[in-house]
Amino acid sequence: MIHHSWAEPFKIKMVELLKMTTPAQRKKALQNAGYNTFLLKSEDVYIDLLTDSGTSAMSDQQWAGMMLGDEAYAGSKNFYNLEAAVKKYYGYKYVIPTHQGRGAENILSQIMIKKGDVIPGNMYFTTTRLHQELAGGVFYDVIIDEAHDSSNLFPFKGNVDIGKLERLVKKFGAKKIPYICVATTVNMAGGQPISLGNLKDLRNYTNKHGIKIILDMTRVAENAFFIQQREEGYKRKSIASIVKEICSYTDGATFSAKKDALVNIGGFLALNDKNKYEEASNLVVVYEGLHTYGGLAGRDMEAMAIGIGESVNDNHIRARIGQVLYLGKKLNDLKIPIVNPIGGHGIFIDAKKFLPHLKQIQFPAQALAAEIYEDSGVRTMERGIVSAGRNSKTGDHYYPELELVRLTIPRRVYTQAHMDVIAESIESVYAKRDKIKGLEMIYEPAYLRFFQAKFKKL
Ligand code: PM9
Repeated sequence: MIHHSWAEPFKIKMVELLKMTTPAQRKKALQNAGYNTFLLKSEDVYIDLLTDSGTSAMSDQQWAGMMLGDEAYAGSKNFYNLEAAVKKYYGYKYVIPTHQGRGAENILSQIMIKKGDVIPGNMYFTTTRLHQELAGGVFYDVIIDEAHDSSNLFPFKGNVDIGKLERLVKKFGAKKIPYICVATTVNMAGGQPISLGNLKDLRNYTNKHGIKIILDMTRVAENAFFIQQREEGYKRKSIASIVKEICSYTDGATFSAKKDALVNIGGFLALNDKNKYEEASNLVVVYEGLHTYGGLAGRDMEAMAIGIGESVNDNHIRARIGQVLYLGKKLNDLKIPIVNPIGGHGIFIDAKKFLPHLKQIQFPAQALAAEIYEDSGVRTMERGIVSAGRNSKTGDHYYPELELVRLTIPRRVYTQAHMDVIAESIESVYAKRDKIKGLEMIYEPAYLRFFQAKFKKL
């Protein structure tokens, strides 16, 4: 049967009831949270689009797997099931579980980076860059220029600009570049994919210079969907085969299983080099736990192993991204300024265009996220100047070109009717946009400030 619709390939077995709040309650909750949506209580949220991380609904198969947890300290059979899933679907030789993605980033950064090293990447990600810096490295952005323009319709805005990489090689020397970090569906660019053509060219280039490629494969299945839809020669290939091909051009990967792999906690570091694997499996004992559990219970590893298989199912991914596209199209029809093409895991509102009367230092995306919550109880998050943080050398704010509010869609959680309510709320906030005030930061933590910073209204 040919499926034309993206209708969900599942039915709902259990539901979680939501609390409705009044505008007065939301106003108060926002003040208490210092206008930071990360500091709201989840029970005060109606539709939660803060993140797609750890917020997906597990399948009955995954829950059944949880009951098969082998809670042994060492050598749990669930670890071997996870290892088999990683080999089967991703093709990496060695895997070390970690409590989540940043656990893997920490271990990777410590074993690969020396002080003064240069780490290129297709746009920064908050936790990834911080671990590179804590290990003594300096991050350089080598994504193509199109990625920084919210209205540029290039289909692969996650591509690496190999010319930019070459300039780094000429300036610092390839020896100073242990690896390039390549993300799939680049989060901070609005969930934009990298093409397989670009990845192959990058592989050829890095092979010549002895530079490794480490994949941030957190949303690799979503990237594979865009390759299937947009890249010449992949229309008839399965998501599973495209995912495996992506991994085949890389030397290893960090993975937050809380996204693609449909679990509430978990991640891993995967490597092909035996020596590096041995180094990592020794270091993981210091930070996460033994190399056969890495901070996870046996049941978590089992749910992850099953979730990896479900994540590369063609019907699953088509419905997942279909829902994101449905909301994005509605907002495009309403002429709301969003990042286009629409990305894989959410809709990103361009806050500079939504609130042109605010300067970037008045935190327009942070202010807009607060306003949306106050309007309807829909929780979104800032991906702009607050997330970008400060330059660790000069202490100045980074001023990223993209100042975005992310409406991140959890997998298998909300319905089409929820998407309609979200679009209505954005429409009503857009109608009163001229009245939205900026914010002043009144508390700034040292690391990853977007999680805990507090603001007051100007
Ligand atoms: N991403 C997200 O909401 C959760 C933390 S920031 C709000 O998008 C990539 C591309 C990610 C990511 C987390 C991590 C870290 C690495 N790479 O959160 O530690 O999007 O599992 O993964 C979040 P963990």
